[in-house]
Amino acid sequence: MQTRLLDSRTKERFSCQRVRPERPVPSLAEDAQLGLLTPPRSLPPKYFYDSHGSALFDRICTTPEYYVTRTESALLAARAAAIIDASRPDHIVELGSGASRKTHHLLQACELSCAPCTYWPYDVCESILVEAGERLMAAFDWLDVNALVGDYHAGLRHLPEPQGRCLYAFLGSTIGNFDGPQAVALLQELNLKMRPGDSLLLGADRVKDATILHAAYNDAAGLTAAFNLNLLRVLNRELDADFAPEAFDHEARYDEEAQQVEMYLVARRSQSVHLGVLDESLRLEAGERILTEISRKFTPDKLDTLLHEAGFNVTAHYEPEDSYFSLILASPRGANGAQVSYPRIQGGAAARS
Ligand code: AVJ
Repeated sequence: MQTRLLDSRTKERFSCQRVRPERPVPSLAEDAQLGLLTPPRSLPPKYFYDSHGSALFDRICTTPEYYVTRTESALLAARAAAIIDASRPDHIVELGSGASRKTHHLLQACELSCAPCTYWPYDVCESILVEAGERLMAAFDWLDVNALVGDYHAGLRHLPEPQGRCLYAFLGSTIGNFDGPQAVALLQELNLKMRPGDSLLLGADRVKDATILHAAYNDAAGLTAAFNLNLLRVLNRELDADFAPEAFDHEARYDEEAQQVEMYLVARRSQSVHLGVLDESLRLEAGERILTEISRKFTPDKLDTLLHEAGFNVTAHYEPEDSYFSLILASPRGANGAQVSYPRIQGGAAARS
């Protein structure tokens, strides 16, 4: 049957492997033990993304206030040809690929310049990798997808090293979730994986008017609030805890000094919460806050410095007219700090075999 043939062909083009952790990552229980029991209280933002949280995030991306995703996506669509032309990848490796929606633009550009490549999406969630892989292989009949399941917080050392030029994509301003030293450390680790000729494509949100930032994290439909509060449901389920979500408020504020949005869950009244799995309780006073996310906003200078500290040279910096977002193309500087030179093709297209 036609469908079965298609299925097996699709299967041949898809593989999925686990990436061995280079170091252990703390479990939610350990992160809660460390961050939740005593003030200042905080939890890593990665725990937002259970299936409900991921669905809420998708809906946040369509609110009129949350400009981030649509701005990056439009910028990528406009610049994909230039990015592919400059990086000429045999492989696109994407950290935290999720639904791979934005990657579509890059693959489209590969197709248009007759420069097929292999796609290596890397994400913690296997089911989303399979779904995204199927969708992309249906759209691009030449595409091979090698999905990678793992947590990049566990290190990048054991990422496969495909033969040929790699474009490493780290999009969505996820880099903004990392504080200064963590961001440098992550990009440095990536830098260690890269060879001369490889490129990094980094998406980063920009410093802008506080009113716009405030609105983006306090959308009128209440989706960001629901997204933030959903973390309590994750804790209840995973840690056998008894948080009452209605006893908390969502708070998101832009700290102009620190140039970051900070999201908190604020206790509406004093309360005790039991964490079954830890066999611990915590007492929260009315108004006490749990920091659930930082979302850093960057200036072009800060991005240059960050990339420089991580061992990169910026080779191109794309931004929309309103300067709301940056896409940066960077290359590893090489061991002696000198710029590694590699052939660049100006005209694009058919020059690749
Ligand atoms: C996915 C980390 C880029 O910081 O803007 C959206 C997550 N949090 N609304 C961001 C988020 C609240 C988002 N990142």
